[in-house]
Amino acid sequence: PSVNQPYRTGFHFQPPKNWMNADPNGPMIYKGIYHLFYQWNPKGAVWGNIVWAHSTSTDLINWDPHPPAIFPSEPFDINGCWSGSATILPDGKPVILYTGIDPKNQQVQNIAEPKDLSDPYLVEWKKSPLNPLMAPDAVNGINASSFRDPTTAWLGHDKKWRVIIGSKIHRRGLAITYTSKDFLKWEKSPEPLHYDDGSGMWECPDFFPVTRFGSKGVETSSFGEPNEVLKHVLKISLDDTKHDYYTIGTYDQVGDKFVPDKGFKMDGTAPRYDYGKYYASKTFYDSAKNRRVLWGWTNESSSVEDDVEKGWSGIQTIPRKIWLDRSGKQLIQWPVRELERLRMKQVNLRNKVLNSRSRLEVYGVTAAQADVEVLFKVRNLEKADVIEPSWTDPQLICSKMNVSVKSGLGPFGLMVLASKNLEEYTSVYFRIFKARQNSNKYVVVMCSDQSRSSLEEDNDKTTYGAFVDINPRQPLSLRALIDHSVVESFGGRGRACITSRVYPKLAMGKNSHLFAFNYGSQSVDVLSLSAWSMKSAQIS
Ligand code: DQQ
Repeated sequence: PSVNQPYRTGFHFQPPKNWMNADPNGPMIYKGIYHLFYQWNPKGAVWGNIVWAHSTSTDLINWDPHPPAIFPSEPFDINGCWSGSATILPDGKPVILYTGIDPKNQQVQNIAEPKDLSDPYLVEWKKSPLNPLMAPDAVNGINASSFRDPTTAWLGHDKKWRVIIGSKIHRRGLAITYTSKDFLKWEKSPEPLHYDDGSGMWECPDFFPVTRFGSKGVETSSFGEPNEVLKHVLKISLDDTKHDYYTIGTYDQVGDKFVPDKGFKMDGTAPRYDYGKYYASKTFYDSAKNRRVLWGWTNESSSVEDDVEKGWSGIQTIPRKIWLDRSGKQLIQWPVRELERLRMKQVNLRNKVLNSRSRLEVYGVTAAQADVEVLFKVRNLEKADVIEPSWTDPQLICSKMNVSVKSGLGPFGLMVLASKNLEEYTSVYFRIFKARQNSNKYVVVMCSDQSRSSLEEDNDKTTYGAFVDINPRQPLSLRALIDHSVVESFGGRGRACITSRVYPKLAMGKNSHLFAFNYGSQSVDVLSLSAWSMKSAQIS
C-alpha cells in the first residue's frame, strides 16, 4: 500500500494489477511448491478476456508471479479459459481440467498438463489435442451455457475416475458426474451426484472427504484409514445469491450419490463458509502438511469506476485450514499457521473490564495491517434479552440492531480501521440472546457492520451477520485480520467467518486506530487481547 494506493493489501494475495475474478483455480502442491491459479483479465480491471494467471509459493503467504499458465489459443477455449481444478494422478503427475468457451460460446471441459514435469514451478502447460473431453450435445441434454467448473477428480473403488461439473436445467441446480478409466475418455453418468430443484446454477462445486474426528486433511480419493470414519462435504457457489454454501453428508459410492445428513439441504438455506463477501472457493489436499486448505475470492465493495481508477479489483482471503467440528454439524476454518510468521511486534492486554458503553484503545500496533485475537467473557448471562422467534436470519438481526443499539449482552467486540474521533470505523462484534424466556439456552450472533466504515458514500456497506454455535458460558474468541481494505474475522475459533471490504478515507495507514468496545448494558471481561503489527508479504 502507498499514498496513491491506500487500499492495496499488505498480506492478502492480489495480482499486481487488473481484474482478478479471483476464482481460485487448480490450487495444489507439487514437489513442495504451492500453486495458485486464478481467473484474471490481462487487459483491464473489469471482467473479460479470462486466462489462468499463475503464482507459486513455498508457504502459502509469499508469492512469485509467473506468466499466465492457460490462455485462449484453440477453438475449444478461444473465448475464455474459465474455472477448473487440478488432480494429482497416482504417479504424482498433476493435470488440470478447466472450462473452455468455444467459438459458439458453448462451455466445454478441457485438459491441460505440464510441459516439463521436472520444473517444480510448472510454468508451461500444454493442452491435449483430444480436447474438448466433455461437451454438451443434442443427446446428453446438457445446457451449453451452464456447464462449467470441473472439480478435482477422485478415484472410485472400481478404479474409475469421477469428476463433477456445475450446471442447471431451468431452476434445478446440479452437479453432473462424468467417469473415466484413463482421464481422457469421459462418460456422463445417467444421474447427477446431487441436485436441488429450486436453487438455480451451481458454480464452482467442490466435493471432498473429511475425517469425522480430528483436524487432519484427507486426500480427495481416499477411503480413509482402517477404522476411520469419513464424511463428505459438497460445496456449491450459488450464482443467484453469490454465496458459497456447503452441506455435510455421506458419499454412496455404489450409486455415485451424495446423501446430505439430516437437516442439510443443498440450497440457499445451507451453512456458508463465510457470511461476508466470499465466492467461488475451492479446497485442495496439502500432502506436505496433511491438511485441507480452502481458498476463496473476495471482490470489491467499491464502484466499477473506482476499480478502473485504482487499476485492480479482487483479492484472495488468507488460505484457511478446514476440518469437521466434533459435533459433525459444521466445518471449522482457521488461517494457515504460516501467516503467523508475518507477526511482528505484539501488544498484550490481560484481564481488563469493559464497562457498559466503554471503549479501550489498543496502542502500539499498525492498526491498518494487523492480526488481533481477543478472548471475551460475559458475566451476567441472565441479563441477555430474549430473541424474537422470527429472528432467524443473523444478517437481518445485525442490520436491524446496528452497533449503536444497546442490548442486555452486547454489542461487544472490536472496532477496526477506525479514525481517531470515530468518524469512520468497521465494527465486528457479538450479541448474546436467550433462546426463550426462562431458558438457559443462548444464541450468539456475530456481526460485521460496515455502515460507518467510510465517509465515501458510493461503496456497498451492507452489514453481515452469522450465528456462532458456541456456549457463551465459555470464553468467546474473536480474531480479525485487518489489511487496509479487508477485514477477515473469525468468531468462536473458526465457527463463523465474515470477510468484508471497506475503504476508509480518514482511517488509512498511520491514521488507523484499533479499539475493543462494549456498548451493551452489562460489563464484559477481556480475558486477553493480543495484537500484532503484520509485516507485508512478498506478493507481486
Ligand atoms: N467465474 C468463472 C466461471 C465460474 C464463475 C468465469 C464464478 O467458470 O462459474 O470467470 O465466479
